[in-house]
Amino acid sequence: MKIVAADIIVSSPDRNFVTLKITTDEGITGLGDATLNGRELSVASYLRDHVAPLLMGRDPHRIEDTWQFLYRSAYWRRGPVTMAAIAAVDVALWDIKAKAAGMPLYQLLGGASRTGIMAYGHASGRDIPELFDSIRRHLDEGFRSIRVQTSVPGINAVYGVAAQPSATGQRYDYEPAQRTPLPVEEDWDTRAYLRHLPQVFEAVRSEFGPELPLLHDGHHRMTPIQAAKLGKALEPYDLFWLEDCTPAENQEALRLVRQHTTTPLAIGEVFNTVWDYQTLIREQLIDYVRSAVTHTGGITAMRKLLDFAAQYQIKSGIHGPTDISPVGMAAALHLDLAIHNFGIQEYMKHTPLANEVFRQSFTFTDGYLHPGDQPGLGVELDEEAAARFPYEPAYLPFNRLKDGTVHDW
Ligand code: GCO
Ligand code: MG
Repeated sequence: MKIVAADIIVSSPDRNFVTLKITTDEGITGLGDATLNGRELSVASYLRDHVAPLLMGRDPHRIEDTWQFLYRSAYWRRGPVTMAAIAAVDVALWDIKAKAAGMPLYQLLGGASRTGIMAYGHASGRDIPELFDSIRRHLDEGFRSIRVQTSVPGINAVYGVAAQPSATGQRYDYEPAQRTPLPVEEDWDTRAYLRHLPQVFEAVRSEFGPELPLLHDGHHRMTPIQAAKLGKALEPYDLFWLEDCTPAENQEALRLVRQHTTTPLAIGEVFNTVWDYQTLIREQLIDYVRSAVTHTGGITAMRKLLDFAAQYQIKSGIHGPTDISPVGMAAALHLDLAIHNFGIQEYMKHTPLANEVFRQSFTFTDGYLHPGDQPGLGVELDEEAAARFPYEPAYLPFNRLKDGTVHDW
C-alpha cells in the first residue's frame, strides 16, 4: 500500500479545526487532528508545505518509521507546532492500519482493558447558585466526575467560567478562543483566588457530598508556594486532582508543592514530548499525565509516554477540551480503552455544527465514554460541510495583573 495524497482541511464549525486526511492507493483514507488553538494555520502550513510532500509514495503501514523520520529529519525538534503535525500524520496512519485490519483502533493497541472510559465534565458558575445549577446539569447529562471552576470576587473574567451558560448546548458552554483580531485581555489576582476557592469547595462538598470526584484547573497561574498553599487548603475536600497548579517549565518546582500537600496533581496539557515530563515522572511529582494525543506526537508517542508513566504509578488524564477535534478525541478514547494505567478522560461536548462536519461514533453512557467498534478511529469527515465553515482568526485570552504585568492565562 502507498500514500498517494495528504490533504489539510481547515474548517471552523463554531471553532477552528485542522484535519489531515491521508489517502492510499488502495482507497483507504485516514484522519489526523492537527488543531492547535490560536495557532492553527502554523500547523496547517507545516503539514502542507513541509510534511505532505515527504509522505508521497511511503508505505502507510510503517508508522514507527514514519514517526522517527518526521521527528529526526526535521532537525528542529519538539514544540507544539511540530508535534501536532507529527501527531496528525501518526493518528491518520493508525486509522488506515486499523481500517485495513477491519478492527477498531483499540484492538491494535492491545484490546480493551476496561468496559468504559470514565469522563469528567466542566461545571462552572459566576456564583455558587449558578455553579450548583451547572453541576446538577452535568450530573443530569450523565457525568459522574465534575471539574469545578468559578468566578473570583474582584476579577472580571476568569478562565473556565461560561459568561452565559448555553443550557441548550447549541454553543460551547465555555470556548476560550475568541474570534477577535487580537487576544482579549483578562485580569487576575492570585491572592483573591486563593482566599476564595476553599470556600467554593466547602459549599460544593456540603451540597453534593463526599463521594463525587471533583477536579479543579489552576491553569498555570500560581508560584510553587502558592500552589502548595492551595493544595493544602483543598485537602479537606478530597479533590480527584488539582491541574496545572504552576507553570511547569521548571519541573523541579513541583518538589516544593509535593512537600506540602497530598492533593493529587495533574500537569502537561501544554507539553508536547516525553522530555517535558522527565523529572515529573521519575520523581513522581505528578499523579496524572495531561497531554493530548493531538499535541504530543500522536498515538505512537503517547503510548510510550504513558508506558513510561506507568512504571511510576502515574495515570492518564488525557486533555479533551473542544479545541481537540472529534478526530483527536477518538484517538484518545482508543488509547484510554487499551492502556492499563488509565486515570480519567476530559470530555467537553462539541456543538451540533461541529458534529455536522465530523461524524463521530463514540458513545457517552452513564458517565462512561466508549470509542465504538467501527474499523479505525470511527470518525468520518464531511468535506462538503467542512468547506461551509472557512477559518476565522481566533485567539486565546491573556492575563494582566492589576499593575499591568502580563501573567499566565
Ligand atoms: C483544559 C484546558 C483548556 C485550555 C484550552 C486551550 O483543562 O481543558 O485548560 O481549557 O485552556 O484547551 O486551548
Ligand atoms: Mg487545563
